[in-house]
Amino acid sequence: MADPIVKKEEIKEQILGKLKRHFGKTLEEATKDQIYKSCALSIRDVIVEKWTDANKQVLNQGLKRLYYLSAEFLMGRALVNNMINLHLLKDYQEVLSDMGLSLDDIEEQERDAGLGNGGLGRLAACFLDSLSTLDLPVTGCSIRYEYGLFKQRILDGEQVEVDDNWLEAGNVWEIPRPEEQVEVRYGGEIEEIWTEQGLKIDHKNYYSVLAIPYDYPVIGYMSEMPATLRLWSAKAKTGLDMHYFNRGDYARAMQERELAEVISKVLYPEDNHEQGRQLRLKQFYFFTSATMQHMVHKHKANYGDLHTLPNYFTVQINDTHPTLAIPELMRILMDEEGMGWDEAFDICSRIFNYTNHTIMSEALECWEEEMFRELLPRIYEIIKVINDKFCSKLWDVYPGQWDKISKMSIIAYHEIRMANLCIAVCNKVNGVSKLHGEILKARTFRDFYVVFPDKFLGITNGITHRRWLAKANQPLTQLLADHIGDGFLKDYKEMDRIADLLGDARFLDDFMEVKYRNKVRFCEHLKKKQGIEIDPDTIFDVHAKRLHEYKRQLLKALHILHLYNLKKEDPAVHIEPCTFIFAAKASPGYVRAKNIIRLILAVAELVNNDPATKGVLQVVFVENYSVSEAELMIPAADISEQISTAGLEASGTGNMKFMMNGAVTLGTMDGANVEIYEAVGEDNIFIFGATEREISRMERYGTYKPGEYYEQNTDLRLALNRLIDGTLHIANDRQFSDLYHSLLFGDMDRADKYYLLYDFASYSQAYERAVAAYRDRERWKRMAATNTAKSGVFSSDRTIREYNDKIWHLRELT
Ligand code: GPQ
Repeated sequence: MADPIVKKEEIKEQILGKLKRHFGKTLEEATKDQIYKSCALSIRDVIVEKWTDANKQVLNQGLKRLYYLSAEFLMGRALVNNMINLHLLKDYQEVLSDMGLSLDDIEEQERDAGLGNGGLGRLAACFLDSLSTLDLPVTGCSIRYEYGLFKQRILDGEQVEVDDNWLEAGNVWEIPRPEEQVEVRYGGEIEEIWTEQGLKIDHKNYYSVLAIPYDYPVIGYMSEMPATLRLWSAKAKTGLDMHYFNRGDYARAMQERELAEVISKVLYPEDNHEQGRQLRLKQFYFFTSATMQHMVHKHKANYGDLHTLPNYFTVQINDTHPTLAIPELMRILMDEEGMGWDEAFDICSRIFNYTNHTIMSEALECWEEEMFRELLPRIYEIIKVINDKFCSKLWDVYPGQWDKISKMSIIAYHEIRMANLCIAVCNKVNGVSKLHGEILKARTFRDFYVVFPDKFLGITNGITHRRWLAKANQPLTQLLADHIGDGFLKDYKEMDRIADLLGDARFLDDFMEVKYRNKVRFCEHLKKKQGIEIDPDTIFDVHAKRLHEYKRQLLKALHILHLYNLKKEDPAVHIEPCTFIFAAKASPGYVRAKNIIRLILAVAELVNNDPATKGVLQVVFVENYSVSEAELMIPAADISEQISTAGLEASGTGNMKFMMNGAVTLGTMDGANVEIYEAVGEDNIFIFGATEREISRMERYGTYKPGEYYEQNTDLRLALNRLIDGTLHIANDRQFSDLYHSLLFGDMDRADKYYLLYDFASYSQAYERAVAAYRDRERWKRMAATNTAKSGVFSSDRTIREYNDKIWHLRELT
């Protein structure tokens, strides 16, 4: 260990040196942004040094590398996370404070890397941290979106989207690698030419775009093997089109360039939903083609023989978005490297694996065949051949069963189904929780499972406890370290030792003291950010995730209206003071989701101001939910709302973050909630609602009649009536009648598709149980601490170990 004083001196010198050399400034002259960048650059130096060495070692030791392909990586901020992972946090804090600065202030200069919508993208980010922590070589590959997920403002009672130009002020973490650029081709025609060497594929009249890689090192905890996040940026091959320029048509001269660069312009803000847009398909081909070209090129340069590719690379396809990597690798191996079909196919089937993240039909990616063929003619041909061969194999298993075969087919009814392509080719197909894995086998992909039983498995998601505990909740991390040491940060299994402390009254008090401090911190933050005051002495009941009907923010809002009704009807009734905290972005085109936000805001307006409930119930909507916002909010939660319709949330990862930070789950038996239930035991969680089996039975037989619940349950009826009886003061009286009708009658769709009315009574009872438990302070302490104590298995380190043992078989750097 370096002498701490010397180390601090060095850090200070580093920061001042960066300020001087990069910005020509002294400390006194520098802006906060320049100081942030200087800190970041000094940290980056440490990481890049390890990174360069490690990447050399991976080659020397002949290690296999994982390519984790994902359309999203929701990284959040890097500075403080990197300091923690390098064990430099305290030193930097002290150095900055000696300079009269606070790290919290400096940290705020960094823009969140919001290159993802929600759970799927955040999972990819957690995986990079864990892979690096476990010293396993990985390159994450995606798009360098110029605009990340939109920023959300609340204006006049509704969501307003603002663009997120996150690269505006520069990105100190990334390193451009223009020397590794590749060309990606679209459109044109394919011609087969017979030559002396055999059949050659000639792609004519295509247009192409350059893919420029930007690498971003990601260091795990005390790691010697930083991960690489490689983000591809689109650039036109030519600058201005001088043909048009010389004629004075400047707009036309720039057109091609703009068309090319639009590919990496913006992240699509749809979560759990796919709309089949051509630009989206261009994006997917763009980054998968670039990645496969790069992978093959690297392998050839290092090892020569392409037949050994599967010994050195394994590729994980994160949901179907990167599926085109499969036919693209086939194309490269055959058309460019002269390999035969069978050999190329064998390599692909050993290299690729696919993770499914949803069973919701609107999210299963399908492309219109004609549009696809026009944009990617050669890729289309390859998929067609894969499909022909696949269907003839199925014919052997199911002779004559056309119905079944057409359901399993990759191309059918003028659509190309990406999940079917993945299953047809990939070595392994996994779901993201136990329940989800089982549903894939029993329902969604049942016919495939019968044919390929060994392909399917479930691996429960996880979260990195460095970001979600060490970074988000430093006081709790310190408390745990005081008792069990800080070894758990590297070895998640040591978290199990927290259970030994559950009988220690002092520990439990300290635990609650930390929770209170985090609540106060969040109050201060909310006051500063939105000017809203909330009371840390009330229950913090939090529902934070993307806005989606299946996640049932609407159920929660109805229940608040029910509590409001109780108090209105009988002012003497005791209602435990509670702050209901919502945070959710709605996709800009998802009309009903935006309406649910309007409803939550209207309910807030009502409940917060009506003298009957003012000071007892408070509803707040936290603007612009993001990774950084979550880091402040989650440690402050008492109750974690995980109330999706059973069977529909593939796993959930927010549920794990809350649990790890000592919030108690109020949830359905869905996704990973089931495993949280198993981990903490029935006394430390509040479960309610229909099970997945009950729901699927109702779905199958069409027996669910929401109107009956409305008629029979007065509380529910009165709560629902509030949507249409003029209570909610808003400009448009009919605003919420759509929600009301969707639950009772269904307009375009079935009524109450997500079983809110079915689960209302049961939710209400579970809420009462939770509040009663909260009032019993002795009981609550234990419950909250038990949740943290049992959260070790939800570390993404455990998840990555499972992926590695069952799918990737990577060796760690030694
Ligand atoms: N998930 Cl398909 C997303 O966040 N976006 C998506 O487009 C799809 C899935 C989520 C899923 O809803 C959660 O249940 C999972 O926990 C998460 O992926 C990570 O697996």
